Amino acid sequence: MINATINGVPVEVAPGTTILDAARKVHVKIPTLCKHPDLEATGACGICIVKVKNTGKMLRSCCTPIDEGMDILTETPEIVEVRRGVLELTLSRHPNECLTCLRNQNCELQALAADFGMTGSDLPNVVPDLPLDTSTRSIVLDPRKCVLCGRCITVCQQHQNVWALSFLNRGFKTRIAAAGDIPLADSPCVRCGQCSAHCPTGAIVEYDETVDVWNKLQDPDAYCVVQIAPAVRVAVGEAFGFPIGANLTGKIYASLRRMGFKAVFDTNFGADLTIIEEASEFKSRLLDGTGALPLITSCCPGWVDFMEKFHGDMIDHFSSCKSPHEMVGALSKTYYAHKMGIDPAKVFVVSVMPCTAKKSEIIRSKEMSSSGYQDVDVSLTTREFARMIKQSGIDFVSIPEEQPDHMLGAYTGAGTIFGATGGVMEAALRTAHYYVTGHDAPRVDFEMTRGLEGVKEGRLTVAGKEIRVAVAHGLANVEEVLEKVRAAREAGEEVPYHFIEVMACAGGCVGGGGQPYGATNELRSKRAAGLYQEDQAGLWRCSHHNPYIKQLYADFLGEIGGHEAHELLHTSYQV
Ligand code: HC1
Ligand code: SF4
Repeated sequence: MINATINGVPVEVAPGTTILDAARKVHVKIPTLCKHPDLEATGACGICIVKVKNTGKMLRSCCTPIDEGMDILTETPEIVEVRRGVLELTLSRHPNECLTCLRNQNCELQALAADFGMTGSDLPNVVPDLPLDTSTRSIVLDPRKCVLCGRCITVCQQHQNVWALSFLNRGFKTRIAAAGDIPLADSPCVRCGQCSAHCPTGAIVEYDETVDVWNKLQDPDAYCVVQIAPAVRVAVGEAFGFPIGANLTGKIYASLRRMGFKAVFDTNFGADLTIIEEASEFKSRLLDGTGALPLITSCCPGWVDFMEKFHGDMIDHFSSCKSPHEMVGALSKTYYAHKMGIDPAKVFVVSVMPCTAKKSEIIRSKEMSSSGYQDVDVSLTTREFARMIKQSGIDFVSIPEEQPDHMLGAYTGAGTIFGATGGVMEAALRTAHYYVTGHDAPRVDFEMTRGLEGVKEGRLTVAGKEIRVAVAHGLANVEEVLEKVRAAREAGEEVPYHFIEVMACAGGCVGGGGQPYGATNELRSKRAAGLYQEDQAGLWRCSHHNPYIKQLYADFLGEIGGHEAHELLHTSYQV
């Protein structure tokens, strides 16, 4: 162990611990703009500078390991002056637009400026004149607000293996852009939004569509319906001071009704339906050889985009099931509209999702309009939804809980856990077990798929047959799993897995690119725990137990995996 002193307080840490992390251990918070707990330090900003008393050296604490006997000072007037100097330079090329920025009151640069009392500067405000990139309609890049911390690049390249973003130019002209200086929409970007989730400022934000939704809610000709994703319920509370992971489903339903939505559905219902169709697809591929194994999940649009761009040889392995919110969208404009006697042309479907990629998924016009209309009209992120609650004057803390509209809103615990990595697999195994054996597994908790390990593998025996599964989250982790599949295919060997779940974002949707800021593994675990608690406590824990799904097949869809289900609930991919 290493023994040192920070501001006179002794500290003992493992070798290799940075000064920044060692300081946290003795409750000293060293300010930084470029270091994110998820990401390797780059030392780009220089704000985390500290002084080593023994040598008189000033060092960047985020990327310097603490050494034996170091006597470190973190807050001398000299250090504060250096930090103020760095901030002054940063602010001199940053637009003064806090009041009209989506990160207002939630911006790491703004917070530092406030902490350091940055009331003015002798430096001129020279903001580069650069245009916004709104081309993806999922995320918006404003290079003028970039502080060149490099977090978005690190997460895009190292964690997602997408390599869409990079720094262009050098020196004062350095700026963030899609590599090659092309519109982001023409780059390899898969719209996962992890860049925006890791950006400290308003340089990368969600493509805001709240005004479109407010306008529709005022339109007397529109019949607005809404659905919420599994992961939204355990994250939106963070914007209102609730503990991380607090499940606020009932308050969300109540708020949406107050906003004026005529029906409040739940994407968890769609998740149950996805499982019914996908587990049946899995059973047919496994037992009847009707398609390629492993079956690979397709409910994450970031992953679908990634597969289409980089792993086209996997297309036959993809489940043809649409993602749950697309299923609910298609049913809202067919089944629900018909039952309620509403003109489907008037039904306007809003999804509230933890995801920026869903904004692009809904406009895949060829594949996502099986109802005869665009199945989902607008997809909002959790962050946009939190702003809408605030704008509407709803007291979210005290509003009493309500129920969803059950026809497309009742769900099981299997639907809820979709929002965490491994949840889709666990939900699918519960129902696949039933389909293969005719009875439920004695225990429906398949813990092997849970947790934040980048790749999780497991095996179980169902009706005497071994089923091997893999779960990957964070796109860089997918490669290892796919390589195993390719290697076995080329060697003519038995498949290493029968079923693979992939989610683009670390932690799955709980860590989605549209969720409230501050994503760390601790936070992802707490949000996931909120979902697993609901699953444990629920009346139904397997998708095939959902009585409203049974009714949907009986009244409207007919057979599971049948013609009507295929028309409305399944899709295809393009490479
Ligand atoms: Fe997800 Fe899904 S789990 S993709 O991450 O399959 O966004 O939460 O809604 O559609 O159900 C997201 C979450 C979400 C879909 C479901
Ligand atoms: Fe969106 Fe979830 Fe996929 Fe992330 S993991 S891109 S939040 S669907």
